[in-house]
Amino acid sequence: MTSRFNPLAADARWQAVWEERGTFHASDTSDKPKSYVLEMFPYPSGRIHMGHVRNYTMGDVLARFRRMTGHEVLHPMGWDAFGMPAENAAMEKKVHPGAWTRDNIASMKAQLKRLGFALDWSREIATCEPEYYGQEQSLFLDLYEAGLVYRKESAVNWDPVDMTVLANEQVIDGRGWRSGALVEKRKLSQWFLKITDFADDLVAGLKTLDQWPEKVRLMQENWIGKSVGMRFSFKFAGRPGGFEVFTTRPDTLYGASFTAIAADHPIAQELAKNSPELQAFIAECQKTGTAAAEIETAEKKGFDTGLRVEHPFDPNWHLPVYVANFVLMEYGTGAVFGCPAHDQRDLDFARKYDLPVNRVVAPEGHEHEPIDDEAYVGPGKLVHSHFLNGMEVEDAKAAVIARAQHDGWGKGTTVWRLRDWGVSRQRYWGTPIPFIHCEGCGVVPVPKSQLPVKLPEDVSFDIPGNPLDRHATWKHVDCPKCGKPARRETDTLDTFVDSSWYFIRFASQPDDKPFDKAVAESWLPVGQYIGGVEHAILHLLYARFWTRALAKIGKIDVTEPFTGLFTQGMVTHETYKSHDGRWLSPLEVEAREGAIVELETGEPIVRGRVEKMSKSKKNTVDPGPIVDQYGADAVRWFMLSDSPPERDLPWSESGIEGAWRFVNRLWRMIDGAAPAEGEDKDLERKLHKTIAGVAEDIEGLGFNKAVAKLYELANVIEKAKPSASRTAAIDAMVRLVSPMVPHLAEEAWQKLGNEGLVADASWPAVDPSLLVDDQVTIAVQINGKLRDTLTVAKGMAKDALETLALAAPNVVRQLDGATPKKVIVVPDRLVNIVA
Ligand code: ANZ
Ligand code: ZN
Repeated sequence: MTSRFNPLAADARWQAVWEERGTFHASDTSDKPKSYVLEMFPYPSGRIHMGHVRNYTMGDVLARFRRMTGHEVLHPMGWDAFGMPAENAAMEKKVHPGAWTRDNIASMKAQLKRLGFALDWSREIATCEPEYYGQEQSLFLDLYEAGLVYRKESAVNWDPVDMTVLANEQVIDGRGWRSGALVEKRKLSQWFLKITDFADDLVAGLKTLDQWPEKVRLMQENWIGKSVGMRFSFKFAGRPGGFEVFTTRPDTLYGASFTAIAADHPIAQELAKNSPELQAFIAECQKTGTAAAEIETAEKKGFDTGLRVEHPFDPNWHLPVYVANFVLMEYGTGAVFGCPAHDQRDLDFARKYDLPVNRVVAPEGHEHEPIDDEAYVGPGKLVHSHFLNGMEVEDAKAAVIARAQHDGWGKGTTVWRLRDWGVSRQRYWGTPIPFIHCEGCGVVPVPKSQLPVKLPEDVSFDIPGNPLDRHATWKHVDCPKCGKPARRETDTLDTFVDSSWYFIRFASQPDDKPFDKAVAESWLPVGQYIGGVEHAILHLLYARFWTRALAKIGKIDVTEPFTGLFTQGMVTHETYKSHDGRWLSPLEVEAREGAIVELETGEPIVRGRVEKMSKSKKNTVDPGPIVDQYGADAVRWFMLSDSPPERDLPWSESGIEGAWRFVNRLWRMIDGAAPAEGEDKDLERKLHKTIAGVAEDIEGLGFNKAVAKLYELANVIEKAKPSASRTAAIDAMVRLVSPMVPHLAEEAWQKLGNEGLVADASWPAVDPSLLVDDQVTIAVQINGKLRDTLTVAKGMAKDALETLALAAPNVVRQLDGATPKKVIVVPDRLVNIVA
């Protein structure tokens, strides 16, 4: 009476049951311990890809496991639904961005449901809906009230193709991250969020995040870029004025041989008015991008202004002032002093312009060693530096700062690489920034009673630029203060704002406010956040900032939003190219007589590297048809097996086939289960070790290890003779695999005659005594003669061994009631009874 497992029927049946019963609805009022499991929400591009499937399967296993271990689990899903692709689609396909986005959401939602994820869909969010972005506008106004939002005229990165401003981090090698167009500098009034107020705290907080990957913490720290040093001013020699520099190496001041200012430093700009040569040099500097990597690699160039400054320790010592292409206006003070002996850039510069190279730091015994073509950046003592001679670098830094502060020309200070976050975007498909510009009153916040400021529906995309700006009526409003005609802000918010607080809205989403403080706090922080490492810097930094900003204005008492962070690896696939260099998809090639050929032409193809699945290389495998062919469980199982979750997972036909075979094996095993008598201690031990091991693996997100243990257990069960232990093991197995293959598990659970759903069942209990598997045989002697043996768990305590030995049948008979004089116990070896 064996039956076959029919995944398509089982998937649909159990998905309907879960939905009907609201199995995965999270209850705010539950008294169970709460557990918040979250995967980064997707952009609704239209189709889910294997990366999503892998990401969400991992989160799902953890969420289901937490439910089984007695937690009230919040595992929500939503859509990061604003952004450029919807506008591009509008331009190319003449569909409204809203319609395009909502259609995509509908089809992706169906695809996610098809995979049987344990999600609380009642909390679904789409950031493009006024219910969400209206609340975001309200938070934005609160932050404005608190002085954390401001407007400033600034040089911005202008993408001439997308016709928008880009954040620095959206400019890669001088080009727009989406359009690839060369970015220009423009001056515009922009909205900013004061993330720099939190710079220190954002760095300090990283230390508490011990469940984050080390590399992500390091990337955040470098991005924020805290530099401790000194600011001081140089005076011009022979004329009034001067400028300030920032240095992290005040100790090297006696090794200074030049100073340099940025091309857009006010002094350079001033001098350029009367110098066409300098003008030309500045123009050349502005051509190279401002990305760190570019500045690092570009040739160091300078322009001698002819000005000289006095060395702060000796007014008769004069240093030249250059305009240099490696000095950034946006960092520190936009000016530096150069010490070629101890800074590689300065050394390259000095060699080029023939400036002195004076060593002022040296390891013991190397005081007179000249600097060749490598700057010395190591530790050592100060040399050739007057009052600093003999000091260690750190002491010398402190001494110079102390002297500068005492004499009033400089000050110890800290500078940050992090800039305030420019959030203005000249785009339609985003959250309207809720402000009104009035000629009389200036910038006026939209009263909260008038929120949400909704996007108009009737917009056109036939010409580039911002449709809000050219909409006939939308921007014309009356000033909320004076009532006179005024103009609505037409910028929208960077979509990174939308994803900076969605996890709070998932936890609590009342109609009348962004979230309820107490309810949100009952779920937050997110216990486990899972997503791609591509979000290691920006999204996570912005979310950490928003949470802190909201904490600062008293909205929520949480500072770090994500306690645990996991960044999963990519799903990869081999790439194929036709003989004439076209990318081919796996569906366009096949194996023929030992060679791989292009289906259409029969020509042999070129096999390329195994790479991240991407549309451009056509090496994607669409999860949809695969799920239809093998069922959700086989796909889920494959996503978890083979590779550690942080590594790349190469997609393969044989891999999914293997997963499919295992699902069927499991089914046959369960299907063949029948009541039986008798005990099988070995099997019980294996089972309980597996229960404990798999639990530990899932908690530690070691899914591939859990899968390997379940394979092993299946092997042992299959080989075991019928027994009550075997029947019990099969019963437990159903629960153990249920987070991974939930549809099969429900089907099996029912078949085995259990009540309710396995989704509501608890994780099997571990019998700790069965975890000790190493047994030893102990010799039991009486007066040195072997009389009996004992088989006991390894490491058993002395007195327990003594009790067991004295109770051994042969010992009892031999002693015949006599009390032994002495018992000698050697653990794990022998018990000698002296009678
Ligand atoms: C003198 C000096 C001597 C420096 C030495 C270094 C080594 P971080 O660590 O990245 O903060 N600097 C300061 N402002 C700059 C700007 N706007 N553009 C380019 N470079 C700038 O780097 C700080 C160091 O970078 C500063 O310390 C300064 O050079 C340079 F042996 O001052 B230093
Ligand atoms: Zn007004």
